[in-house]
Order: sequence, then structure tokens, then C-alpha cells
Amino acid sequence: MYLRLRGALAAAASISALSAPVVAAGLAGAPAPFDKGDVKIALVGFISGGDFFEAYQSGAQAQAKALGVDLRIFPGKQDPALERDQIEQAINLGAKAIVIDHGQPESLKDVAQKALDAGVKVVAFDVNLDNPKIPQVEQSDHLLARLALEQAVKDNGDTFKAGYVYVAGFAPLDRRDEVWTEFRKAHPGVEEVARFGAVNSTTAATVADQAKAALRAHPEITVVFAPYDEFARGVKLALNELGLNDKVKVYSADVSTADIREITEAGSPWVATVATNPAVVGAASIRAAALLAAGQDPGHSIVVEPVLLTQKSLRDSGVATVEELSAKVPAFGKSNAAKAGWISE
Ligand code: SR1
Repeated sequence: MYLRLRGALAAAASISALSAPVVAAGLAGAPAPFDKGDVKIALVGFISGGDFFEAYQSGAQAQAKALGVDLRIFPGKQDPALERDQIEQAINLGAKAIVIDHGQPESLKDVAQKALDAGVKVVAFDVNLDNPKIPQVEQSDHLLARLALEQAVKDNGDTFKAGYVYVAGFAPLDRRDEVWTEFRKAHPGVEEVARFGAVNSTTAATVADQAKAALRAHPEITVVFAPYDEFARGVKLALNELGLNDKVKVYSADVSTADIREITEAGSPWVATVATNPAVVGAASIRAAALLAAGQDPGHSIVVEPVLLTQKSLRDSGVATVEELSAKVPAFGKSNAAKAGWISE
């Protein structure tokens, strides 16, 4: 009972924190409406939870603060209907711009158009809304997958049996999948013998169960391509449980401080990842939204380039956190995407 009450109080506190009004003062030297302040921007997500999305949001919050923007964050909880509803709420609360972060295009296109019709600017991160008025933020997913797979060939040669973690319908995963398909055509010695995947509120745990079944059924697997850090964590859990850490190598996307720990720990099978700093991507998304709200053009395609992080390079450099990585690798810690003189970081 006490626990339930405590949970309810915590939930109430977090809801009010998410929506607490911030009446911000104007930004000196900025174009309208930022010069007068009190500008609301909404960030509507689809996937709630996980290191990537938490860091993305914190980067968005930091950039919003630097702009004096009242950022309202709506967690979509993997629910397409809720995400639509939250976009409507953002329109109604008077947001000048909305960042739509992931989601299912078919359930978002019309409500995104509704926002545009109401004069609200829209930016999409990793969801293709197929609309020339909506700039698209992405992490150069083709390059990301290519770098991971090139590293797999470097480590394993180009003849191996692979497991592949994939869920169709997510723009970044679909783009990475295009590269995986091309890669297998170019390397006929690489055989995909098992495919699995899930995106839900417990992605890593679900993928761990699936990976255990796949690895038991296919003991010939020596490489797993898991291009989302929650997938890689799941596969690593399965390998640990099955005692296969020495036999199978995992290649992924994304990085967080927790991921760095998992990659660099003794005996880890997670040997490389290719990643942007998600906080940098979140900040670029807010800058793009702010530029649009000020009547300026951020460009249609806003790309933050990823970097390859091998287990060896992370161990050799002694980097233990994303902050240390940002300081050490400038291409990881900063992006010039969607910048303007009046926007400080
Ligand atoms: C389910 S989509 C997950 C991906 O979205 C972001 O692009 C991250 O890179 C993550 O891998």
C-alpha cells in the first residue's frame, strides 16, 4: 500500500515536472518569437525509456534551456494512438514547433499535417513523414551500419554465420537493414542463419530470450549484428548465460556510459559499436525546430555523423563515460547541424 502510494506520488511528480510551465525571458539578439521569450516547443516521442532516448531528451532540454524555450516533453510509451494524441495536445497548448521523435509514419502523417495547417512547425527525428515541409533529422544510418559491418569483416573475415536483430518499420533500423542486405550480396560468404528482434518496454530482456533460442538452435553463429544498443545488451545477456562469450562477437549501434562499461568489461563479446552522442542529436533537433519557428531554414536533411568505437579503442583510451568520449573525440561531442549565430549551445 505504502509502495503503491509512493509510486503514485512519484508518478504525479514526474508528470508535473514534464509539464511545468517555464515562462522564459526573451533572448537578446534573437529573431522573433525568441526575442520576446515564452516560446513553447514540444518533443513528442514514441519510445520511452532506454539510454539512447533519455540522453536524446537531455540534450534537447539543454539546448531548449540555452534558447530560453519552454520545452514540453511527451513520452509516447510505444503507443501510436497516444503519440497522435500528444501531437494534438502540443498543437492545442500553443507550441510554436513540434519535434516528432520516432513513431509509425502511417499513424502520424495526417496529424503532422494538421500541425502544419495550424501554423506549427514540425521536425521529424528518425520517422519518415514524407512531407517536404518537415525536415528530417538522422544519424547517417547507412554509414553507421557500413562502419559496423566493415569492422565485423576486419575481425572475422568475410565468411561467417550470423545472427541479425531487426524489427521492420523503424526508419533507422530500416536504413541499417538496407546496408545489411547490400552487405550480404557483396559478401556471399556471410550467411544470416537467424533473425529475431522486438521493440517494447523491455526490449533488452525480450531480445535476450529470443537470442538464447536462436543461439541454441544455431551453434554455428559466430557474429551477431545488433544495430541498436538495447538489442546488443539483450544478445550479450544471452551469450553470458549460455557461456558463449568467447565464441560470438557482437556489433551494434549507439553508445551510453552503461554501454561503454559493458563493452570494455573483461571478456565482453560486444566488440564494436557505431554511434553519435544522442544528446548532440537531441540538441540539433531542437535547433532545427527553433530555426523553423523563427522563419529560418535548417535544411531538409539534418544529419549527425556517427563514429566507430571498438572495444580495443575504448579500452586503450581509458574512456569510461560518454562525457569523456565527447571531450576526447570532437566529432562525437559536437555537431554543426542546424546552427545559427543567435543560437548558443
Ligand atoms: C527502434 S529504433 C532504435 C534506434 O533509434 C535511434 O536511431 C537509435 O540510434 C536506435 O538505435
